[in-house]
Amino acid sequence: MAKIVFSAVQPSGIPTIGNYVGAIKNWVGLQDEYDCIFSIADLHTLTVRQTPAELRARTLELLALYVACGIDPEKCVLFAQSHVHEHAELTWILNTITSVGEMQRMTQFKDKSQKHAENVNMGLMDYPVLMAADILLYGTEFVPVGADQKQHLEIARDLAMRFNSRYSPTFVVPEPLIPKCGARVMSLQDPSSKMSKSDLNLNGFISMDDTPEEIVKKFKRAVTDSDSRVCFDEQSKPGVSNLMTIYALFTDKTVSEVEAEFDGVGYGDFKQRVGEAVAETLKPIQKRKADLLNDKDYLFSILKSGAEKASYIAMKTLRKVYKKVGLLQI
Ligand code: AQP
Repeated sequence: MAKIVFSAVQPSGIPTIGNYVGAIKNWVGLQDEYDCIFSIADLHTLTVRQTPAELRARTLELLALYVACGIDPEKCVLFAQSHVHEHAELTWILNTITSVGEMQRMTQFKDKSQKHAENVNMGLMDYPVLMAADILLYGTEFVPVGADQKQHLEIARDLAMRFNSRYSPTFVVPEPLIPKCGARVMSLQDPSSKMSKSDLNLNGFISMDDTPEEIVKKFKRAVTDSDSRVCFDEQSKPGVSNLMTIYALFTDKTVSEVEAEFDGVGYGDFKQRVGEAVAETLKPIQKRKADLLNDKDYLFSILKSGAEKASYIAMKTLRKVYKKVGLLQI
C-alpha cells in the first residue's frame, strides 16, 4: 500500500505564490507515488475573524485552485476540514495531552497574537493541536509544507509519540517534506518576513489571482538594496535573493543559472523579467480556475466524495482513540 501524504491550506485569503511554491506545487508531484489527502483548512481559518460569506466563497475558490494547479480529484482525496467532524473531536482528545506552555511558545501564535491583539482567542492558541489532529487522523507519513510550518509539525510528532507511549501504538509519527528551494518566500515589501495571504500591505504578496499588470507592478515596487548587482546573498541582499529564488522556481532554473543569466543586468530589467515569468506561469492556472468556478456542481461533487472518503478513514481512527482513552462504546 502506498504511504499517506496529508496537507492543507487555509482559505484565509487568495493564496499567494508562497503558498503555491511552498506547498500546492509540490503536492502535484506527489500524487502518483502516494495516497494523497489534501484539505481546505476552513476550521483553522476561523481563528482569525472572517466575513462568513467571503469564507464560503474562498473555500470553493481554493478547491478550484487546487484542481487548476494540477491536483487530480480522481487520484487524491480533496475535502473541506469542517465536513469531517472527527478533526474537531480528535483535537479535543489531543488537547488533554497538550500543555498550555508548549502552545504559548509557538512562533505563529506569538506573531498572530501581536497581529490580532484584539482577538487572541483559544482557537488561535490551539491551532497546532487542530493541525496535529488533521495529520494524525489519516495515518499520515509525510506532510509537504513550507518552512513556517516546521514547528507545528514537531508538535504533531510530539503528540503522536506522547499518545502512543501513554496508551499504546496508535498514530503514525509524521515527517515533514519541506522543499529545498522556495520553502520560505518572503514579502516583496519586507524581505525579513514571510509572504502571507493575509498581509494588509497588498504590495507585499503576489496572489494567485493577480493580473499580469498587477504582478509586474508589484515586482517593480519590490524592496531591494542600494547595490545594483543581481547576486544571491540572503544575509546582505535578502530582497534580491528572494526575487532570484522566485524566478528560479517559476522558470525551473537553479539559482546559479539565474545569477549567470542576470550578470550585468540592472534591477529594473531584472524585476520586470521576474514579474513576466510569474505572470506567464499563473495565466493558464487562472484560466482553468475561472472555468472550474463556472461549474459549481462539479466542485461540490468533489467535496462530497472527498468528505465521504476522508470520513471513513477518520472515523476508524477516532473510534480507536476513544476506546484507548477509556470512553465507553455503545
Ligand atoms: N511565504 C511562504 N513561502 C513558502 N511556503 C509558504 N506557506 C505559507 N506561506 C509561505 C505554506 O503554505 C501552506 C499553507 O499555509 P496556510 O494557508 O495553511 O497557513 P500559513 O502558513 O499561515 O499561510 P499564510 O499565507 O501566511 O496564511 P495567513 O496569512 O492566513 O496566515 C503551508 O504549507 C505553508 O507552509
